Amino acid sequence: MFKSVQKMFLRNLKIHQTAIKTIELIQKCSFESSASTIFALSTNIKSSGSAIAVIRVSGDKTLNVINSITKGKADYIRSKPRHACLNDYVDPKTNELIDKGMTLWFPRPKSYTGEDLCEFHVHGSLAVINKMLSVLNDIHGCRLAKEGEFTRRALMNGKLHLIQAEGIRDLINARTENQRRRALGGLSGMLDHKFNRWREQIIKSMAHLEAFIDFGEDELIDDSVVKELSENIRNLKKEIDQHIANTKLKSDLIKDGFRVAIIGQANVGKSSLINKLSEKDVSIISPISGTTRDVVETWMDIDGNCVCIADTAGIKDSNHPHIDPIEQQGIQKAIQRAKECHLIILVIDASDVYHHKKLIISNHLKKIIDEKHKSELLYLINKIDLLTGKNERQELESILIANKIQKPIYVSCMNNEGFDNFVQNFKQQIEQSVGNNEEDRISFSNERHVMHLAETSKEFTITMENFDKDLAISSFHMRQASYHLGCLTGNITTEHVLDVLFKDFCIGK
Ligand SMILES: Nc1nc2c(ncn2[C@@H]2O[C@H](COP(=O)(O)OP(=O)(O)O)[C@@H](O)[C@H]2O)c(=O)[nH]1
Ligand SMILES: [Mg+2]
Repeated sequence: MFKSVQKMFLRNLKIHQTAIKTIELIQKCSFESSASTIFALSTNIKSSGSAIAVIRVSGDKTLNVINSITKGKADYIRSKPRHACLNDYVDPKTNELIDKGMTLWFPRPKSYTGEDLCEFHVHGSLAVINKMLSVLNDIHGCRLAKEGEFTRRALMNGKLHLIQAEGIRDLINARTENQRRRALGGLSGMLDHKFNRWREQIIKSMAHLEAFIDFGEDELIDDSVVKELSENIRNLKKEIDQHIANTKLKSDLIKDGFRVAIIGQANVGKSSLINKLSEKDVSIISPISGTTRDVVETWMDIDGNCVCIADTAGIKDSNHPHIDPIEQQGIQKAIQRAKECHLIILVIDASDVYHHKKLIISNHLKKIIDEKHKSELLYLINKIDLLTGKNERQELESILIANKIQKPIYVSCMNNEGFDNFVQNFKQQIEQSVGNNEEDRISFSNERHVMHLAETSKEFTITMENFDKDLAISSFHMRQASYHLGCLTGNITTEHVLDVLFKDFCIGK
């Protein structure tokens, strides 16, 4: 008992020290912020030059800077906030013209940084940019910004939350459509809102629990309060765990793509399907059973989602009379791929089912079907062109229903029949797995968030375990959970977090 109290004390001390550090940090930053006016090129430099380059200046001396390089036009520009003013820019030491450009003036506090800020839009040649930067550097009290310093000042001046600052960093660095969407989640405040809601709920529950501990007996507060609290924490934990799982799925999708495996018996048309979908000769098509022996992959961009489609060897059972060791290896790889993918397209030969009057599938395939959730399976009945006789298709449908095949899609890879319908279904299936509404699409986290959320969830587990044993320990772990959510939203910040965050920014942001 003594040890756990000592541990609690040390953890509380750590929280207290972090809070002091945060206050010191804010003081230091606000001192730095008022001490110097910063400038930087906010657009990219290209060796060949570009049409326009934007140079930003932020800080108390911004108007002096404008005045120095526009030959005293500061008063006029000041009277036109957020308007574009055309100006001559000169070197104040020599009065030599540098360029003709556009000045945008954003008086504090309605600027990106919350300080006086201006943008000089100049021609984007290296010569103009270098001259402008060197002139600004010579102005007293003006210095080149550090990485992410504009955004850091915005954060310190309350113009942004930590999650939004991360969103800006991720948006600047986004290379794919999915990364752009993810960044927007942070930037739009959607994540911030979600995390703050969770934190408010914990704080409320914490207050109730502490009131119960302190006054429960005296004030005759009912025991049902604890039951209700326990229920609230359980629900909150479920929501947080769901968010973590969703994030993991989305992160994997960004990193590895949405993985689709085309699976089925030999000769049903799997290779024909991958070639048709990708409009490329990815895989060899042949009537010879066992032609495809390895996993053959192709990548496609489907509605902004990176999709990896794999063709696989036809799956036969190990006791099949015609199976060689290499084919056997291919089958193992196919089974493995089926386990790891997000979606299986199970291809079935329509004529085969019709002629046998039943669906004959290997035990391996049966197992794959059993192990997958129905939302991860798409049944594609191929070679429908071979059923031309009267009522043949109806009969096929009845056989499939009898075999509990859910929502089969009928196609012919040979003559295109039903293919558009299949593609539509395929896209819908991807959309559903990836997230089908805007909030779901963009409301997921980076590694730092996941780390704090996982800690929060762990603290909840201990909180709940102790509800029946020791409410003081539950209360302590609820505090810890609230601490982690506070770190997440930036209500509790350490210098380290800020340094890591802003290191990934470019200088002009
Ligand atoms: N009639 C017909 N034949 C097809 C169709 N799709 C594929 N085939 C043929 O079926 C054979 C096996 O095709 P393939 O794509 O190699 O099957 P896999 O073994 O499952 O990869 C080939 O001769 C294809 O031309 C289809 O829709 N209709
Ligand atoms: Mg094949």
